[in-house]
Order: sequence, then structure tokens, then C-alpha cells
Amino acid sequence: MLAGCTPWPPEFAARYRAAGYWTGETMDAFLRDRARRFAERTAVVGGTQRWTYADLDARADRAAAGLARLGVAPGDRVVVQLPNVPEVFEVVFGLFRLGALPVYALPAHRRSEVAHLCAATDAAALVVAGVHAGFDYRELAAQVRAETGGPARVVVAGGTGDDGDSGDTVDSGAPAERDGFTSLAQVRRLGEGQAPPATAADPADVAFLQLSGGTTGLPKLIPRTHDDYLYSVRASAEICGLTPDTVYLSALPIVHNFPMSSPGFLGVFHAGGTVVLAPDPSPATCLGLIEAHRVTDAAVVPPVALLWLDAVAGGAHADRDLSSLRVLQVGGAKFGAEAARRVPAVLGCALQQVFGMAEGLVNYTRPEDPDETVFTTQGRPISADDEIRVVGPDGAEVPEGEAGELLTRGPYTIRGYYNAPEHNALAFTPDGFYRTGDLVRRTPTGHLVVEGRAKDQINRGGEKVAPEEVENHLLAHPGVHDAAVVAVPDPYLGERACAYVVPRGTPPGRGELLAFLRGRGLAAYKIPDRVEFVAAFPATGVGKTSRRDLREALRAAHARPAPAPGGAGG
Ligand code: AMP
Ligand code: DBH
Repeated sequence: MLAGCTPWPPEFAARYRAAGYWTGETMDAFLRDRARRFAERTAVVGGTQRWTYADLDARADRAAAGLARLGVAPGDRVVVQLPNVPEVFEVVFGLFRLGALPVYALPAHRRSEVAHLCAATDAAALVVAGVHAGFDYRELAAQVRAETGGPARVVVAGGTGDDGDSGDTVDSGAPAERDGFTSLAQVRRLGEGQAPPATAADPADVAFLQLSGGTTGLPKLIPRTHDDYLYSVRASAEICGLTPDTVYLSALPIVHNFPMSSPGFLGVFHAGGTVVLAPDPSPATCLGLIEAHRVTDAAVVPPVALLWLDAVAGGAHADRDLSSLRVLQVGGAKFGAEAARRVPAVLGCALQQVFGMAEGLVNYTRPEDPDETVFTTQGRPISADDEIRVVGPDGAEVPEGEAGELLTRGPYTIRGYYNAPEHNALAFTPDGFYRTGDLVRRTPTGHLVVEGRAKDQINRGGEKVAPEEVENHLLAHPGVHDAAVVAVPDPYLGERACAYVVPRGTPPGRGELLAFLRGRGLAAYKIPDRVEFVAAFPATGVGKTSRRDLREALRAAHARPAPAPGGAGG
């Protein structure tokens, strides 16, 4: 296994194989097999492009061969930061074909996160868009290289105009002239007519690294194996009832774990269906795509669901023909029962709640569940072998029906983060259960209701923010003596972030402080929504000050009604 990763104990691995969960298929073999079965069916629609399974397979061949000629080798880590364009699939499956490991960055990530990902994985290459949504990712890549001294290669994916790819959504500008920069078009030319390298990937080994929302100063990396991930994909596709007629819309960044595997694009490919990529989650874009492509399944986070509901109920999009929509999946953050009930009433489709984590465990409400279960729970685990413990602060299981922290272990839940022994000692029990940090209650049917959180994290409408990470950036400002970042309730996003700052001398201006954070290359969703200056922090009891107690005390001391909603969806 990749160095720095924690394998399942042999007896568990043997059990998961014997049960038929781990089948020994690699991500690359998965695509080959699907391309054989569904060759001429449409796999991907994005912008003006439409690729069949055979197209995707041929593109993966060329990308693999081209990347190999560029010097990317089996086992190399390659950071992939691409928006919702079809090239994501070409690059990612090209890397799988080559035996290299994608490391997924979100389009929202900036210098701080991308530099960390590149350094933490010793990445051999970085794949970025050109200019997308007004942001120049080539500039970001150049800054990351200047800062970290790596990665050696940058591939700029998107239309260079040679074959019209995504020219309408991604502009990579003039052919990259910078040293070490290569356009994806050039990679394709390098790979043209070459045999793709023979893959030697071990299905029990790590296929890619996914980013955790995190609770600490730096985001943690999640190693997922071919065996474990593809099990979750196949089982998810079955639970969600996907077929070759499925037309799936992802309104989320496609490299997020939810639209990747729950059942996500991989589940759709498993079933032979079609993935439609939404460039943004707005009702105007997405309801239009649903109508135009007769979308059957869509996946969103709660704030996006609320926007769609309001757009349709409010009449702005009441004339849209959404009759093809079979199910709206909502997950990533708690979706309240009242909003949940509006989904079938307003959109005329079924709701499925999804409570998952990139670390593994995914819970779904099932199509056959009673309405009340679908409206009021976050689903039940995929697998009969997902082991669930709901424990109190003492670590002992709480009585059935009471809330406690969710611990889990199973055939697709990791046993450790990448290269993080100290953090792993806290995040996992000695017998290998992942401490999710989620407070849940279990119903008699085994469904889980998310009641709150025991971990230091802000869930900003499905985008996870680790307070400590933001605090560390604030503390770097000379005018900041101390800082604590706290979740405040918000009607649309569920939570927003408020930074409490004890200034050093004259307080810096709020705007200046936020500009300072942006200047440090932090993703926009991590920039606090509010800044409050306070003279001192409340004392949180004797002895060592716990940051968590401090954040709790600030939350209690400053609790006030949330401001009126506005600008939601960010
Ligand atoms: P991550 O570990 O960064 O992949 O984020 C996963 C976390 O998102 C979970 O541990 C939960 O805290 C949160 N989450 C995901 N889906 C839901 C949901 N349906 N309801 C409540 N919280 C959720
Ligand atoms: O929030 C998540 O990380 C998430 C939500 C739903 C997830 O990873 C998933 C489904 O697989």
C-alpha cells in the first residue's frame, strides 16, 4: 500500500473480499469494462460537448500516453483542480490508466490549499483550468510553483481551440509558453497513436487522495483504494436505482466525494447512464439543464435545494418542464424536515437524503422508505457490514434512540488519513472506528438523524471549514492578538463563520483583515462572513484553555438572531 496509509487488518480485508464487496477491479478496468458495454451511449454532456463511453475511453488512452511522455509515472500523485468540464473525466481516467493517483482540489481552492496539496503529496504534476469563472488558474499554478518549488509539470486543461473542447466554458488562453506548462491539447498530441502504458495498479492499493473538510490547521488527505471505493459506487448505484436511462445532473463541483460516488458520476458510469455537468448551481442554469436534457436525478447541497424550491415556488421558473426529474438528492449538510417536505410538493420529484463523508460511510434514505423517514432522517448505511456505534463522551454506547457521537468502521471507511499518525491517533479508535464528530440518533429502523456536531468544524451549506485553519491565518496579521472562528446560524447556509478578534493595539479594519486573508490565498468559502472585535476572550475555566471551549463560550455570549438572508448560495 502507498506509504503513509493505514491498511485494513488482514482479517477484515479477507472478510470484505469473501462477502463480494472487494472484487479486485481497478478504476481503469472499470472504465474499460463500461466502455465495452455501453460504447455508443452518451457518458458525458458538458457545455457544447457530448462524449460517448467509447470517446471517453479513447480520450483516457491518449491522455495516459501523453502524460506518460510528459514524465508522469505510475504511482505519481497529480493534483487535479478542474471545474465542471468534461476534461475532468479525460484527465482523471487518463491518470488511472497510467497508474498515477489523482489528488482532488476544489475549484474554490486557492494558493494556500493547492500549495498544501502539492507539497503534502509531493505531486509530480498539477492540472488546472485556464481562465474559468473570471479566475486565472495558470496564475495560481505559477504562484504555487514559486512558493513550493513544485510540481515540475503544470497541465492546462480546456479549449486551446484545436478541437473545440470546452471553448465556451474554459479558456486556457494562448498556448502556455511558461516553462513546465503544457496544454491538455498538447498532451493529447503527445499521446496520439501511442499505446497507453500498461497499468500495474493493485486494486487493494490507493487509487486517489480526496480532501477532508478537516478540523485542524491543515486539511487532511483521505486515501481511497480501488476495491473500497468501487464497492461503495456499485452499491450506491443499486440503492439509488440507476439504469442506462439515468440522466444525472451534478450541480456540485464534480470532484467532491458526493457527486463522485454517492452514486455520483461513477455510479452513473457503472449503470451506463449520462452525466450532465452544471457549470454553476443556480436555478437558471440547472433548471434549464434539467429541462433541456430530460434529467432524471440531481444532487445538491441544502442551500441549493432551497434556491431551486424558491425559484419554482416563487414563480420565477414555474414554467420549466421538470417532469423528467425522478429524484433530488440532498446532502452535505443537514436538510431540515420542513424544507424536505417541500421537495415533492414543489418540484414534483422524490427526495433522497444523503449523509456521507469522504472518509467513507454513506447513508441514504431508500426509495421504498415511508415519506416521514425520508423527510426526517438522513438515511441508513449502504452496507450490512457498516458497523455503527453511537457513543457518549465516555466512549460507551448510549441507549438506543439517544444522541451521541457516531463512530463507524466498514468495507469502504478508511482506517487512517494519509501521513498523519498523530491526528489518526485521535480520529480513530484503537480498534479502527472512525470518529465522525457527528452527533446522531439512531431510529428503530437503523436510520440516522443528525442532531449536531462534536467536532470543530463549520458546515457552511455543505462546504466544510476548519476554524483552526482560518484562525492560524488571522494570527499571522500583525494587528491580531488572538482570534477564534465560530459558527453562527444562518437560514440559508445553515451556518456561517464569524471571526472574533482580539486586536493588538488599534484594531485593523474589517475589510483590510478580510483582504489579508484573501491575499494569503485562502478559498473564498473559508473567509469569515463576519468579524467582531472584542477586548478579551471569556475565561473558559481554570487550567489550559481549550479552543473548543472558547469557541463555545463565544457562541453563547454573542448569540443573537441571524441576519436576514441575502446572497445565499455562495
Ligand atoms: P467530509 O468529512 O469533509 O467529507 O465531510 C463530511 C461531513 O459532512 C459529515 O461528517 C457531516 O458532518 C457532514 N454531512 C454530510 N452530509 C450530511 C447530512 N446529510 N446531514 C448533516 N451533515 C452532513
Ligand atoms: O459532505 C460530504 O462529504 C458528503 C455528503 C454526501 C459525502 O462525502 C458524500 C455524500 O459521499
